[in-house]
Amino acid sequence: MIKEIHEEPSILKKLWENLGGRVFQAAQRIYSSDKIYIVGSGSSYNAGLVFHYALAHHAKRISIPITSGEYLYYSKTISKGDVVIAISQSGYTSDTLEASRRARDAGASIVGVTNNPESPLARISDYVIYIMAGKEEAVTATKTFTAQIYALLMIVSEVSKQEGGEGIEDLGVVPRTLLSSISLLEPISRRIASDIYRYGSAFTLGEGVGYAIAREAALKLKEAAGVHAEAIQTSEARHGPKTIMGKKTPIYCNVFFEEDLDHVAKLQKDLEGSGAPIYLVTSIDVDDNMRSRSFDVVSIPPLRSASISIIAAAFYQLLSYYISISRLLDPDMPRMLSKVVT
Ligand code: F1P
Repeated sequence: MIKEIHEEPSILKKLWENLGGRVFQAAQRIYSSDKIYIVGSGSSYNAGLVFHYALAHHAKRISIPITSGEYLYYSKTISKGDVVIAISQSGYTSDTLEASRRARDAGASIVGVTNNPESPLARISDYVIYIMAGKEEAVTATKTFTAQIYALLMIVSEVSKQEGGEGIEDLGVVPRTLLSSISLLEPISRRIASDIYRYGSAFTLGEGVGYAIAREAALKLKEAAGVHAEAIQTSEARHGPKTIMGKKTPIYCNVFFEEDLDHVAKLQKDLEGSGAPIYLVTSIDVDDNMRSRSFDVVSIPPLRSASISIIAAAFYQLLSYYISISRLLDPDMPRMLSKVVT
């Protein structure tokens, strides 16, 4: 897992240099589609959720994210003229294949985002976006997750330009920023892990792409570190979940944009006196009040677009890895989990 996390910057650089043509074609198809659906399972669904929020924010297009297993609940709404972005690193996840086959039979076009260009998903797809991450040995997805997001953000950027927007301007600097961030964040995550590895449960919070990354963080904490973690939108945490937040439940709260500040401030105020250790994972300069109400502030580079999701994802991968090591677990081989779910 740790080796594969360190491979991420060079994979993204390769995608930036090689994926342009494929991305352009897929983006054209998405641009001209009636409805846009996204299907995937596990980490691949979470990457799809980043795509969903980024598409709304950067390209002003609405999409419908569906976990592959729930496809049947939506199948009657999908028809010719629609496009389905099917995401699966292995290209073998049976629910994702089933959803893609049914969507294709209904006349939709399939954009398959996969790490295996020979896989059944690639064969079903009209457009294949190959994420070039190399074989992922650890069961816990890391490098394929960030590669999926990066490829998907390249598509969003292109759709945005076709819609007359500016695209995602900082995408080109992400590989370099990720490289420096990993060296910065690795000792920080090791330190935090040594403080909190005994706690068996955690909350991960965020909104928009911050929520998508909170979901992935919760999944990594479960898979690699055996921690029961629940992802919640920051604002929703105030509508019930806060009642069980306390001393033994670390809260990781993503704060990537100015728009996030209000809900975070309100939640921190609600939680005053609860003893809940709040870790702000933030790319903005939060004020002293917010700092003083946090147990710790993890600063990540100030990217101002959905690209920030990649840097934050790497932080949670490192954190889950080091918690796993502190708990004497094997992060590469989560209990009862295999690389492909059929
Ligand atoms: C989906 C997935 C992974 C998870 C585990 C089981 O795989 O849920 O995200 O970490 O490996 O499968 P895929 O469809 O992306 O291959």
